[in-house]
Amino acid sequence: MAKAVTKSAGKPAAKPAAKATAKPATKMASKPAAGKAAAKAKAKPARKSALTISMLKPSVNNMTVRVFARAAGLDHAETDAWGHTRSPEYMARNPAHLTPMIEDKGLPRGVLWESCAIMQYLSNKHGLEKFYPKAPAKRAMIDSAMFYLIGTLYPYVARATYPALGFPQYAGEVGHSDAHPDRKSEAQKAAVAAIAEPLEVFHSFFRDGKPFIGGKNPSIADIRLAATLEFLAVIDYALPKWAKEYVAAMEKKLGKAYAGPAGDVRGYIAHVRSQAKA
Ligand SMILES: N[C@@H](CCC(=O)N[C@@H](CS)C(=O)NCC(=O)O)C(=O)O
Repeated sequence: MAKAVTKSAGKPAAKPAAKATAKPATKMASKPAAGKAAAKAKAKPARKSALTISMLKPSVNNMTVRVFARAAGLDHAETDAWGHTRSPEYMARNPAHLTPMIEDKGLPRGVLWESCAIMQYLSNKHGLEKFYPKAPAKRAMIDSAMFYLIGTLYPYVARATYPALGFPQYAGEVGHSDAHPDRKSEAQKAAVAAIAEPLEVFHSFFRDGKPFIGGKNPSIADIRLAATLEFLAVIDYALPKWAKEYVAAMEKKLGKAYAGPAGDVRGYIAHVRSQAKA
């Protein structure tokens, strides 16, 4: 949802959802200590996580990296970038003003954006072959699925759902223009209709009878796909049976790592839907 949250002079369109779920920083991979140990742990100054994720809670692009970091057990901290992506400080680090963005020592420019690139980098860095296989042919299929998603499926999903989500669309799109509402509605309907074909490709080609694109276990491409499908709830898109089962299987397999960030997206969708009804 590029340009989504800073519609007008940096004030987010969806503050309530962000607020409802807002907690400044989430530390992962630190188990709660008990008794004396807890008191001791309290006395220590908080250790700074090596990895920081700047993120927006209602976004599925962000949900992708948030689920991944949790599922991979990476020690990380989250910074809510709501309303800050166009600030001079953020733009100086990230001229694309996008989230998710990670800051990690060793990156040539200190930061990295694009959800799939972030998952690829962190998998490479930490040897997470379970999520991103090293064998060239297997890896190529994961890459293909992710590029196909970002280049083909996601633009349809964005055109179909952004109007309902209250996110502006990209410059040059009918939905972004001064066109008559009927034309915008036609464009949205056309995008909704276009989703079925690429969606089926993920099922028949990339999954190919396996539970996940990654095989028995979810890969980074699966995290990207499942998160993307979450947005479709805002338009009551009739997901095929396999897709419903697939998202449920992802949630079952990844547990809280999936449910937590998904809860933020679902909370936002519930909020915009309640606003629309009111
Ligand atoms: N292809 C990118 C899309 C990133 C994106 O569109 N991020 C949006 C949130 S969904 C954003 O940060 N927008 C804030 C802005 O443009 O100021 C990815 O997968 O990470």
